[in-house]
Amino acid sequence: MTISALQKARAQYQPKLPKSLKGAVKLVDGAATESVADQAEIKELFPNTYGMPLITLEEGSEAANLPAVNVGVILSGGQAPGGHNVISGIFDGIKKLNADSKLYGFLGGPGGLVDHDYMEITAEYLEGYRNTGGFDIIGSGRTKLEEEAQYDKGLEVLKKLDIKALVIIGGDDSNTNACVLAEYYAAKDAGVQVIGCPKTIDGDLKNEMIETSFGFDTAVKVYAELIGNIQRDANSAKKYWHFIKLMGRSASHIGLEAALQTQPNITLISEEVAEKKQTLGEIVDYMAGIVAQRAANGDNFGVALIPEGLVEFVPEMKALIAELNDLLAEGSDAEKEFKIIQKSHRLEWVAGKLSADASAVFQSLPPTIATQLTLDRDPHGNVQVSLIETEKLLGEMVKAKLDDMKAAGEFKGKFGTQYHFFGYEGRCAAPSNFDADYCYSLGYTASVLIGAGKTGYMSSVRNTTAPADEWIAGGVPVTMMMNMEKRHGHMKPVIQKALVELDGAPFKYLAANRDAWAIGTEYLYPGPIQYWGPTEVCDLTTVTLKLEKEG
Ligand code: FBP
Repeated sequence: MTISALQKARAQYQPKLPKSLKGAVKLVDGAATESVADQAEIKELFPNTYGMPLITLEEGSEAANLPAVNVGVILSGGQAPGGHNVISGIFDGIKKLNADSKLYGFLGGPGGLVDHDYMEITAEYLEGYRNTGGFDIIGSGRTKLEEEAQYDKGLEVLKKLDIKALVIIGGDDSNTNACVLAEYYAAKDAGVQVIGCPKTIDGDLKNEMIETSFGFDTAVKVYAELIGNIQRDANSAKKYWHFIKLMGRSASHIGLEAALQTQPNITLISEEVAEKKQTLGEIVDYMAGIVAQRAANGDNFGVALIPEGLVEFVPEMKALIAELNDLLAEGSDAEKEFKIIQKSHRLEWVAGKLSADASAVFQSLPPTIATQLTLDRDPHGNVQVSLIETEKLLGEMVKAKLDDMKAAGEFKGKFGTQYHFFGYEGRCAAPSNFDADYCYSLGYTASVLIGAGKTGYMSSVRNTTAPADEWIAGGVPVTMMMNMEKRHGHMKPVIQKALVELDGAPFKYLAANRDAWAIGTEYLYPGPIQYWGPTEVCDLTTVTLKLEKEG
């Protein structure tokens, strides 16, 4: 197979591990834990995995001499740079426990476990994937593991392969399901441990113990490079406003971090829109106001960042989406009826089923956007925000507003738009040094937790703004991150999603600087990810983490 020069050189990279994982490792139990909310309900639902202690891994004196262990691994959900290194870390870790240990990968995501579709990941096979982006080593998928029949079917293949532990690499929903599986196998005394690893470019699986989800660092660096390039183009041609939608689902972490790295003219943060209960009209007024002010200075160009989940946070849209989610919940009678109605009549049919307020909002939307809101939910019941062209919706509305302002003599400039959506461009990028090291450490930590017989834990690596040597590895009980939320119309235990905190340092930095960035042209151009060179260019992680650490 031919590989690029960069791939060849990058294959030689040895990811850094925290000092505590380099030799013999000792597990130190911390305090018992409680879930972040709804303690009584979660405790009742997870009698075997609730309340377990936090675990910290420290340098030990005795090398583990454990029997060989067979481990299974699953990649779940959207791709995130570094997944291959998590698998490399697990592989090297379990081989260190005992050279006869084996790693099996379930193919195409959680569905591979249920369908008994798997392969053994050998040293030779793994070699070509170390330090590369993508999830193609075993593939990923969005099948959700949530039925007992699936768990039992999975158990058959785990028993057949003598697999004692399963590592599920996924986001908040997949780790929630991993925890349910851990509880189920523990209750059954099935002899299978389940460990989770925090993955998602969205950055919304984070808390006190999980500083960041892997892939966020690399993905945002890719988007920031592209935004910087577009800013240069905008500032050179001086004739376009670029409306850039950024992935991230509900959370605006990607948009916020990209803004901190590039200093664009406008950055919308969904969480702020929700807090201020801003209507679409108010958002449009804010954007049009900046366009007009820049135009008054002769700058008929600019860059606006729009988080992909924005529409879910605009109160009138949020209420509409909640009604649509209930109406079109998978398997409901209404959903079945909706699917057989002729496409040309669907919008009218939906409008007729909604409350008067929601129906009015629905009917005020351009038909393309209204249709996008009715598309299939993802397997977890969420509206697929990546399919909604919010950037175009806002662009058209800003244009209409500027036309009115022009008629009133309040706008004398020009407004030409270009639209972009960045998401897939960054999800499989070759992991930055940070993600390469972080992911390898997360995988290696998972192997230590497996060796110690733990289940229902998520692999955790903290202190990540310090050099890798000083990172703190350990395990966090997944139940600790849970609360009860409404899904598919029912209350379910789920890992609490971490949205952008408006009293957090990263948002405050944006808020303190955005007026200057709006009118001045103070763009930053981060350039491409560097893998070799000075530490401050190659090894540092996100501005978000830096500001959060500094408080
Ligand atoms: P997860 O990591 O949560 O699975 O999702 C990442 C993500 O890239 C989101 O930012 C985006 O909304 C979604 O996946 C797109 O899904 P798909 O890959 O199915 O198009």
